[in-house]
Amino acid sequence: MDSRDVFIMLCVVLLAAHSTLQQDSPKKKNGRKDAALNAVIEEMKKQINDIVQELTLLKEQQALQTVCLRGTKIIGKCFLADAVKKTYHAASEDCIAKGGSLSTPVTGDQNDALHDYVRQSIGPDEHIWLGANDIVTDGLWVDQSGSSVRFKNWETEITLQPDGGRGQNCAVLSTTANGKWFDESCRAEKASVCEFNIV
Ligand SMILES: [Ca+2]
Repeated sequence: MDSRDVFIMLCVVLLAAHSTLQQDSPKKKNGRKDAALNAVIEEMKKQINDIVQELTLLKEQQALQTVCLRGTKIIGKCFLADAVKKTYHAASEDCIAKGGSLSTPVTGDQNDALHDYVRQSIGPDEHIWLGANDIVTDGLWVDQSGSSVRFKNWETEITLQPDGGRGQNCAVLSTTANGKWFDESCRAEKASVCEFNIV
């Protein structure tokens, strides 16, 4: 036999084998087995996904607990101070990287709590960045989500804040001025506090 004959014979054998396999009745049994196996695999995949989701949630909760233990907890959120002085944008990005955002008190009580915490954790003579700026439209102060800031605590008795116009577009809380707010150049370097929402 030459190689051409061998090739033809191989083709015939393969065709015969293929048709035998197709006619074979155990094929149906195998089909049922495959379906059952696929169902088991799908169920296992679902369970693994559920476990991964639960684990992610637990990790997030644990991270939040660590933040709350290291920082301080008020109703609905935890604060964590960072004494390292940096620009507004660097401070904001660092908070986001930790899963939070620059602290933005929305009530007088929250402002007082933040003020007390900054005095205790960073010092009695400090300014910290707040999550509020008027970068886009001068005079229109927005929070980290871009919403208009409703609660404001500007210092208005001595210096009538905010008074920096286009040159000062980021807000700080001052511990020397009893927790009052001032506008400041966003490129200035200040300490900061990140806040983390407790769900
Ligand atoms: Ca401004």
